[in-house]
Amino acid sequence: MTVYRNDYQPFPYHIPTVALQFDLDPEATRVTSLLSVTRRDGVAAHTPLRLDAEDLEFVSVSLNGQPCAPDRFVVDDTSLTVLDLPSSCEIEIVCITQPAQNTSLMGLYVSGHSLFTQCEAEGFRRITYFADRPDVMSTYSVTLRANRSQYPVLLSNGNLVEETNLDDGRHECKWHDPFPKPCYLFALVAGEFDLRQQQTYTRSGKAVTLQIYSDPGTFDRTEWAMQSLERSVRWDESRFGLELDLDRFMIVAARDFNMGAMENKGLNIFNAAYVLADPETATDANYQAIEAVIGHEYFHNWTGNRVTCRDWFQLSLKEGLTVFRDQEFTADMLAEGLDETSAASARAVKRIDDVIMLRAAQFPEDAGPMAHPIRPESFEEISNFYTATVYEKGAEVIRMMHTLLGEQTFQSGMQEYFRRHDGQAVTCDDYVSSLEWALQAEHPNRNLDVFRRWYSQAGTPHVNVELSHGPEDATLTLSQRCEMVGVEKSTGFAKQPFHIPLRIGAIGADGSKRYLSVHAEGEQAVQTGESVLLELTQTQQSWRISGLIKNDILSLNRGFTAPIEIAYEYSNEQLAALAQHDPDAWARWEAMQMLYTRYLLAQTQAADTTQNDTPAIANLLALVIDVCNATLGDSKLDQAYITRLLSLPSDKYLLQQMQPMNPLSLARAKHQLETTLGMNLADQLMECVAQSPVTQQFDASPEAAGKRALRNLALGWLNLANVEQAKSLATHHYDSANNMTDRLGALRALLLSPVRDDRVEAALAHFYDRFQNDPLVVDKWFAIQASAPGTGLKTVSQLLNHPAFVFRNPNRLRALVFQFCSNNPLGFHAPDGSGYRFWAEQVTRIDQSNPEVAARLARMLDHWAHHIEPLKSHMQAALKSVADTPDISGNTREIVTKALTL
Ligand code: B3K
Ligand code: ZN
Repeated sequence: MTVYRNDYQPFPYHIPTVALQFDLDPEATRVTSLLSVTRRDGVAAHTPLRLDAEDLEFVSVSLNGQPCAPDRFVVDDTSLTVLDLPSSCEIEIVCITQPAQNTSLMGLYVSGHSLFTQCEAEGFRRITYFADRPDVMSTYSVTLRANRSQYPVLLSNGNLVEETNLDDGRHECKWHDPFPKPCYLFALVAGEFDLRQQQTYTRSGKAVTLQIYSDPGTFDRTEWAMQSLERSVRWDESRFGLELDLDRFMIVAARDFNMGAMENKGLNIFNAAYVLADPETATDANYQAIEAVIGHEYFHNWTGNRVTCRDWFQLSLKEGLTVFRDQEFTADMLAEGLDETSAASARAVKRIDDVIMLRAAQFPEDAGPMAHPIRPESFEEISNFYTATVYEKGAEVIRMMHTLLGEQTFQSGMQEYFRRHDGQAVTCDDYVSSLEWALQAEHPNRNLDVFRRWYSQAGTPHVNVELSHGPEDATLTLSQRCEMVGVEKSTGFAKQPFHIPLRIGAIGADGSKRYLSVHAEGEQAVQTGESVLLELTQTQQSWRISGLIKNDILSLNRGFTAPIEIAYEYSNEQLAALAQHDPDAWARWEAMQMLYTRYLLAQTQAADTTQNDTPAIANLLALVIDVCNATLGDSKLDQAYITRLLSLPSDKYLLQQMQPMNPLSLARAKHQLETTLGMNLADQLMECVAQSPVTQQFDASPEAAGKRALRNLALGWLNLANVEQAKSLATHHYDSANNMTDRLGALRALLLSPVRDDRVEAALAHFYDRFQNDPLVVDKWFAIQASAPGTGLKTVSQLLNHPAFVFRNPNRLRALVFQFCSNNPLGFHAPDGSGYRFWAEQVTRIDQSNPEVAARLARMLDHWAHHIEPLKSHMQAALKSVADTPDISGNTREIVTKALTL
């Protein structure tokens, strides 16, 4: 069933208080819920109260203490409707849910020996009959009862009010959450855990207890998570002026979890992968992700929980904003304590990582069958809309407003937002209006009218840039267009220009700096500086620029001020100059990306049309090698940044620029380029590896992590190129590693080597042997093999039958099945279509137990129609086979039907 944003209606009743009692038992948990219900003003007297349900066993309903007469209620599989209510009453409902049978991991479920809940978006209806929508906010009191030895810890939101031992071996804990909340923020946890806790004080002096609960035996691995939480608390106070409003803030790690983590009020539940870390078992990337996700969920306490969404179409209200906040948090943490130049470079690295992710996940989404604005107009299944668009593009939209307003005005808009809406369920438009208020307090003539279109229009805008030199100054003309995408195509939607903030600068052909003076045509106001911010709000606009001479090179979208594609005719030499001299670290990286892209696309095209290498391609390759060489030798650059400069664009981004898409020839071209770079730069790469030996004491600083990243890239290229000694170096690196980043880097390098000998097998076997009892590391072992270039379906099938493969665990599925389908082009896109048939089998199989995870996997063939034959036909057949499977879930059905029809 399709739900439309425009059909929103408020719920006819208020439910100000909810008292829940749980008799917890994995086989059958009895849930008693007592709701206070009041009819909203203006609602007709006989309006029925319809409550949502899914997979519940109904027991009873009573009204003001009396069992409800059979003709006063209707119950079916998806609802309980109570008729003829007085304007105000109490309703008590009893039902039963079966956590051990719940493989969807939505609602109340078993993971390991513990019980967990996941309610966002619509999981609370799997716990009890309720108005499962974010605009119904209630104060919760929760009583949990369970066997004391099996479930010594019983947690829910808010404050622990009372703990009592019952005389039948059970105990009881009562919790009260003083903050009214929508039911998607409800949580409970029951089990046995290690607890790390610490007291801290908020800025205003209130004492709060921070707690992290994790599986018995993992206490030593929660230190980083605790530090990350403490830093999150401090950062939200210092940068946003937002304090923790609770007496205790809990995080619990679960082994089985559908996504990263969940921001339940005061009781965040996390995928263990985003909590547990020590140098032996977690990579530098894991450390950074843990800090970011802990930050993200913590920041939701204000942006999401204190102010929440009116309806699920407004999801980006909390997600885009909170991603923006966690991105800034990470950037501030990376830059902390550094001098100005290093801080700028550290921030650029974070920005680059975010752009890589946006281009790999969101740009393709915005051009495919699931394209939607950051505030969608319709959906069939809301869980399919926790997308890169809502999250990452949503964050870009917030960032553009931050760029347009500046930090101070943006923060004053944030304050206004909380002043207006604390405790409410609101819309994206309410948020933009608060920022607009702050903007107009300073610039009464400005507004965000055009800007708001980012919320209603999908697609990635393309901006064309033209520069013409006149006798005195130059004219820069920007024009924008954005294709119709997704459902827009069938609705005759009239697309309008976007408000695009574009930071630009320029350098001389010799790399020298330029100072620009720019004004919009027909306007007086002049901007001057090394960088200026242009605002494109119409289809086409021009600016006059002085300070530029004939051969100067434009530097565009510095810092990636807008999530757009730019078209400008650079020569290869101009790109090479930018790639070595652009003072803006982001733009310098971008120039390098463009060079790689040019080369790879030319190379794949030549291969697809069976041309031999042309001189033009050979020249371009020589230029790429030169620039990489210079980059490696640039001692002013830090190593994390060099690693980004040397990394090729993602397949997903490159494929978007290929017509038709040929993932096989692309994979070969990338392989060939990295091999060539490995051969040509072997000496410098060897030096990178030698310069920072692995035997020293482990150092967790970002600087040391940067060194590890570059060293691992070097090891990889050297092994790809099969350079003499490369494999021994990698083997040595593996054996002497004192941390997971080095160990995994070495193992990956070994798997890249064209010759898979005993050393490779020995390292793989050793890795499993050593870490077999640690599920998060076993995931890495599966993932690294699933994505290794030599891995085909045969190996994947063996791995599926490995005793350590656990079908019900989403992390394990992501490690093996998802990795193979998304990160192993040569294996997955086998020309006989076997990879796609495997995909279809897995989607339908997973769908029977966990539709949310299956629907994620189903997205992998979104772009089938743009592929080269015979891949295209094979993909289409695989999609059809999923669509034709009887009883496929609504989640998966939405994805495959849209892929086949849009
Ligand atoms: N809000 C949750 C996501 C829930 C997804 C439900 N399908 C995590 C987050 O964004 O912080
Ligand atoms: Zn979030």
